[in-house]
Amino acid sequence: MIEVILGDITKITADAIVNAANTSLLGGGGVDGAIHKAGGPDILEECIAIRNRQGGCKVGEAVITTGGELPAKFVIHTVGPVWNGGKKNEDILLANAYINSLKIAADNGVKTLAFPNISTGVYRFPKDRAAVIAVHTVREFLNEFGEIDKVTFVCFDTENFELYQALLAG
Ligand code: AR6
Repeated sequence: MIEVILGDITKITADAIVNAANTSLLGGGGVDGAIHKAGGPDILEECIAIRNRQGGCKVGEAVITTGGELPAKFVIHTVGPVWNGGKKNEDILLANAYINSLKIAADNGVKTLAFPNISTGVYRFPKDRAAVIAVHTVREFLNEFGEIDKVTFVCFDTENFELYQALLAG
């Protein structure tokens, strides 16, 4: 099933929450900053280990760490694209960020997963266009594979919340 809520993803109890990270995996502002702040230093330590092993995380890919002190067991760090007008493969890269997060979740036995609205903050992806991609991609994955029981879209602003409510109702 898919649901949408308005709230702070760091407060969500789920097997995993997704972080809208950057390619360095070293943290930043927005939801990334909030997750590292609430989750404590173990998350960054694992991110640094991953970075030392594979040199960070490419746009559209995903890696997994502990949830540290968060209510969630794992954090899946993915990197959405920076919006550059729409002709730089942004739609596919955003869909890949969702797909690869879902895949790494399923590979780690995650049954309940929460997503923020990836790329719609600092990275400036148009919210309506990002919401269509997010809902479509998650729906397809759940229909096709079925390993994950519940995906929650956690919106931080009412504009995104209303967009997702409308898309999920349709
Ligand atoms: N819970 C849920 N959603 C949140 C929270 C929160 N606590 N805080 C912000 N959001 P952004 P991006 C929403 O900018 O656009 C970072 O510096 C926010 O309102 O966090 O993918 C990274 O290190 C927006 O809808 O991520 C990267 O450098 C959504 O989360 C860069 O920003 C995403 O906004 C990534 O940019």
